[in-house]
Amino acid sequence: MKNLSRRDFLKSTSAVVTLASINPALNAMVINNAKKILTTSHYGAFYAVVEDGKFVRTIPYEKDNHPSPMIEAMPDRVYTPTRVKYPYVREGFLKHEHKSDTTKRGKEKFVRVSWDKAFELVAKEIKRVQKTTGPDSIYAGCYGWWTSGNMHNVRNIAQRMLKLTGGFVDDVNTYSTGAIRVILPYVTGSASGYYKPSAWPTVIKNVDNLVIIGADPYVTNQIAWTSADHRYYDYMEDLKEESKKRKINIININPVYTETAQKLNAKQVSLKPGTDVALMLGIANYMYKNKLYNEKFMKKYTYGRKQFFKYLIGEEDNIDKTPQWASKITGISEKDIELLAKLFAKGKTTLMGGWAIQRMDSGEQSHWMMVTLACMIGQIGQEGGGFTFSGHYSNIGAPAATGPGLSAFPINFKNTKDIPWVNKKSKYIPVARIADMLLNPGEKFDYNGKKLTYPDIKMIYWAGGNPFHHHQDVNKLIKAWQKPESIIFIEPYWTASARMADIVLPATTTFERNDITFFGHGSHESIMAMKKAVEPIAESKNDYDIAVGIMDKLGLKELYTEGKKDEMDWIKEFYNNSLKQAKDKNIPMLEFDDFWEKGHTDFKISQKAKNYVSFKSFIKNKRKNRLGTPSGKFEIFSKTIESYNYDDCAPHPKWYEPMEYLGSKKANKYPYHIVSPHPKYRLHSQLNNTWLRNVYEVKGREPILINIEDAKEKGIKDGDVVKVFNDRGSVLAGAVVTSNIRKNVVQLCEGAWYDPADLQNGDTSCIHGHVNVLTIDKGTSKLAQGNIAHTALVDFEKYTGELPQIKVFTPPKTI
Ligand SMILES: Nc1nc2c(c(=O)[nH]1)N[C@H]1C(S)=C(S)[C@@H](COP(=O)(O)OP(=O)(O)OC[C@H]3O[C@@H](n4cnc5c(=O)[nH]c(N)nc54)[C@H](O)[C@@H]3O)O[C@H]1N2
Ligand SMILES: Nc1nc2c(c(=O)[nH]1)N[C@H]1C(S)=C(S)[C@@H](COP(=O)(O)OP(=O)(O)OC[C@H]3O[C@@H](n4cnc5c(=O)[nH]c(N)nc54)[C@H](O)[C@@H]3O)O[C@H]1N2
Ligand SMILES: [Mo]
Repeated sequence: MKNLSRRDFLKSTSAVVTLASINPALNAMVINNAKKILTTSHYGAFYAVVEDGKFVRTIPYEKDNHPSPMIEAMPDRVYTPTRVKYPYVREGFLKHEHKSDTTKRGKEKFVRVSWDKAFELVAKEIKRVQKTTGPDSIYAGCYGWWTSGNMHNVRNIAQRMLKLTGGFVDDVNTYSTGAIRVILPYVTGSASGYYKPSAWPTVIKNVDNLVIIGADPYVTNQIAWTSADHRYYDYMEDLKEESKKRKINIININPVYTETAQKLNAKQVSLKPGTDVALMLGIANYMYKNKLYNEKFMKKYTYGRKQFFKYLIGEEDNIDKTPQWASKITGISEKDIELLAKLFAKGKTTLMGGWAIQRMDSGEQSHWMMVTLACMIGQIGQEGGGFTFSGHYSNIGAPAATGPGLSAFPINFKNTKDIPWVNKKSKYIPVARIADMLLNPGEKFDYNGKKLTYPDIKMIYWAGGNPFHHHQDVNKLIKAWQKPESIIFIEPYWTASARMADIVLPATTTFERNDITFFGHGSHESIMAMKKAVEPIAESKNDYDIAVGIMDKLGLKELYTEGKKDEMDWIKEFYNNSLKQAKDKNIPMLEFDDFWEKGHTDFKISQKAKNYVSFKSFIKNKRKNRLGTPSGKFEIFSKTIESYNYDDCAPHPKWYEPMEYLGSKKANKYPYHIVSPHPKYRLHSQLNNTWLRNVYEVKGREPILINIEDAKEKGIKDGDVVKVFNDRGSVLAGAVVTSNIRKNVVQLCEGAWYDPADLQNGDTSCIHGHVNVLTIDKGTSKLAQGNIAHTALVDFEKYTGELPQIKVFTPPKTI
């Protein structure tokens, strides 16, 4: 495998060309009787080229105008040495089962067992826990980004199984939108308010100021939840064309001058991380005092403006939120704040918010404040105005085609007469409270107006996620992880989480099984077949077949499968449900056999969809189309939130000092704010175990962006290895010195595989650069209890010791 240095890579102009030239599969390629199989993935659609039964390379799908370079790593995803090839059980667990020493997780060897033995062990353990401590002691939230495909929806597969055995504890919300999913229903009346923004064609034609607040859509639209069509990039080409005809201001509010900012030649507002609410308050204050805001809009379409204005000008707390006040907090000059206020009030302004800014302490406030500011600007419901909170995600904003829905593998059962317990409602936790739950069984906590109690978890069953990647404060998680009596993971790879389990069952990747999904998460342009390209690696099994194997041991197979033979029976049923919907609405759609042969059935995008403007119907007739809030309007003050009487979430948008930021006392000890956005060449931790990591790693470590001046002060050069640390832990990372990041801010992307220095002897520092060793595990507030991954301070220094060898990409020792 050729090792391309980051510098070589960065010198080149086109990522795709460079990647192609170093992709080992491509270099070796001779197409001899190759089969081309169309499939799709989070990274986009492509043809899998299969030669002699081996997946050798990918060819982009002709309908994707901007294929992601990540698809080139797909063959490596199948053949990586980090695949779990057989079922394994931790040595101590095999001997003592639920009475094993749980502190040995991640330390003891794994023993290979037969599938029969593995199914038996899992079935026995489920039965035991259901019988002794019951469903409220089994955690099966299964949070994660398993592969696309409505059939192998691995969370549903696992949850249907546990439901049938008696029930389980679930999770609610996501790490993605932990805060906005909870706050927005109070403000806009629906959580889907962040999901369906105005269509890009109307925005592009009409917008004068596109204000990107904490988003990097050129990076994040590479992937999509169902499968990526990359239409965002088509629309950005249109935006560039449009801006040749008339002036469009693109403003990037972000401590980093991102790829998006560079591509769109944006003006940079490089604020201190975690201070967006203060910045917006400063802008709002100036607009209010200088009568630059739309009073008519506020009166007609919002509720509670007066209470908010009292706070804004200091009548509530004696602090006038002036640009001068905001300047001190944000590091943005008073003049620039005033300029932004004047600019927003002139022309059509779209506020485009990403999600990192709500993955922060008091993360509920940022998007509430953005809605408030958009209301003050007063252009919601107009072409080119208002706000959009999902234009950076899954290519949402692309106009949607007119087509049917597509069913997914069901958690629920059709006929529940003989199995009434499956109707029992699951207990749940907000997803990011997992470590608190494990550590504090029986403890009461606040969530969204309710008092909940942490259940006492004895068993974790997880398919399709990587908590030792996604959860904050790894050292706290390691302690929490020792609490349950059994931990079962279904995984294709030896991830950090799989290594910390008792039983690991090897799952196939999507290329080793059949499935079905939408091409285009926002556009729903086609329903696409995801045909099996190669045979399963070693003894890996499809997630569905793993569940069926366990259910068989428990005598529940018939009920679980509804008598169906295999995955194709389900896939046909899902497709035929869609076909029926389509026929009822006179939408042309292929019959199943023709669809499966062709690989896709396509739907048309109407002119109406291209003209879609969010909240237009509400603005047209606010009584008929009232919002789902108590007042039917945008709520800038929420009586419901007021009734909760929370000390960390006021009834109107408010600036709260985050527990760590550059203005806090902690900054004297740890003077650098660490942000951990989503990586360009990975999906979280996925693909880190492919050759693609050679493109960006520095001396085998995850790259960390360091400001030029900071690096100079610390005697650090581009390409050095640095140790990054705080009271929670430390990691090694590879320095990339740049002027594209604000001074005193460093960026270490989420998702580098956790490689503890010496777990056996208690050294849990990461030698590879996993950022969550450094982050804080706390809820955003009592309201949403979302994660606060982006609220963290660190220090760093040049690492001068001997470089430890990376171990995590070599499978663990097994017997
Ligand atoms: N510091 C910091 N932390 C963060 C974030 C951040 O911004 N900063 N972002 C957060 C966000 S928004 C998210 S969504 C989470 C993501 O967290 P995760 O979704 O847990 O991260 P992934 O690495 O995508 O893990 C998915 C796992 O599923 C496995 N998998 C894939 N396909 C299949 C399959 O078909 N079957 C089975 N059984 N397994 C499969 C993969 O191998 C992988 O290990 O991370 C969160 N963590
Ligand atoms: N390539 C790729 N694409 C992805 C993913 C992936 O892993 N890889 N993950 C997907 C998932 S699950 C999700 S949830 C979305 C995530 O989408 P987002 O949450 O929007 O993405 P992030 O990368 O976490 O952060 C976006 C930007 O916020 C900036 N930022 C950080 N702190 C601050 C701050 O205090 N103020 C401001 N104004 N900006 C700040 C970061 O510098 C970054 O440029 O992306 C999706 N897309
Ligand atoms: Mo996410």
